[in-house]
Amino acid sequence: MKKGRIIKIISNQYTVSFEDEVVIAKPRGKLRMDKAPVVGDFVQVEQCEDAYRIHSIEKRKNRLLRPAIANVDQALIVTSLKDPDFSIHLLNRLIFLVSLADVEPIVIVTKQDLIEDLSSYEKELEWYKKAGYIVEMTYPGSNDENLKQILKNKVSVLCGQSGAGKSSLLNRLDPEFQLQTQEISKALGRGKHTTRYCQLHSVADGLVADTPGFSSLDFSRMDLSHLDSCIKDFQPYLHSCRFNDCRHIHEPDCAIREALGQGKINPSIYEDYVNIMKGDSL
Ligand SMILES: Nc1nc2c(ncn2[C@@H]2O[C@H](COP(=O)(O)OP(=O)(O)OP(=O)(O)O)[C@@H](O)[C@H]2O)c(=O)[nH]1
Ligand SMILES: [Mg+2]
Ligand SMILES: [Zn+2]
Repeated sequence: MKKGRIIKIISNQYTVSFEDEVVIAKPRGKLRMDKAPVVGDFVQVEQCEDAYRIHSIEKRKNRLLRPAIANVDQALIVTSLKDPDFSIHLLNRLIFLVSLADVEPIVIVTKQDLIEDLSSYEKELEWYKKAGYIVEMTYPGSNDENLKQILKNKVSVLCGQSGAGKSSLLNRLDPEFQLQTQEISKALGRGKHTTRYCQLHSVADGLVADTPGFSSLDFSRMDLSHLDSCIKDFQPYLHSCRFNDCRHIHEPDCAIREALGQGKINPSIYEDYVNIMKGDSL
């Protein structure tokens, strides 16, 4: 029995990476019934003749549902300024989803080269930096040294809309990559994602999962009771509300709403928090 990490799954073929080799394995029948392995899982693999079988999955540190991946340190939330247009609400909701899964969100902004006047975007992004989120801009020709430092020795997953530039970013960070990318008009016109499956790649001394973009987010089955404590803007004020179980919506003496009124909290994050708590989906 040998311990490895799943780096790619295509239908029933699981690519498992060990220190010294990479093999294709299949799960034991029983294992698939119990819970399906996902990319990023550490697995025990047994070799029987020339076939490899995944025997068991090690306990996960965390797990994202979409993209389906486990044991990641951070999620790079890739948001383009144009094609597709910048959506502050999508950004906020992705920050929520990732943080709820106990994964650190990093905001990666692409396509600034397509924008003439960046000032309104910069003003908006300033809120995130002020709250403590890392925000990095990247585009063809950008200096990506900061980003490489962020990826170093970490396991990261790329999330974001189809066409935001996730695969292009990896191709740029490592010129040896030739991941397929597609013009946005064609990608959206055909209603297909260019990247079809989730796969971990070695990039900048770390591991990064490229994933297919998505078209919708779903909060309906998530436990939102601690969403407030996942939001960096809220964290300094959480223990100052009058009620311990304050939801920060209508309660009196709410420190979060007070801070909001004083301009200390990003209004769009607060707005999305309230909408999600009231049952909105995207
Ligand atoms: N001008 C400009 N174009 C970019 C930038 N990043 C990506 N693109 C273009 O945007 C298009 C979509 O990029 P992809 O990398 O395929 O997007 P993706 O996020 O991987 O999309 P899916 O795989 O469908 O989820 C391609 O034509 C890229 O060349 C950027 O920073 N500036
Ligand atoms: Mg892609
Ligand atoms: Zn409150």
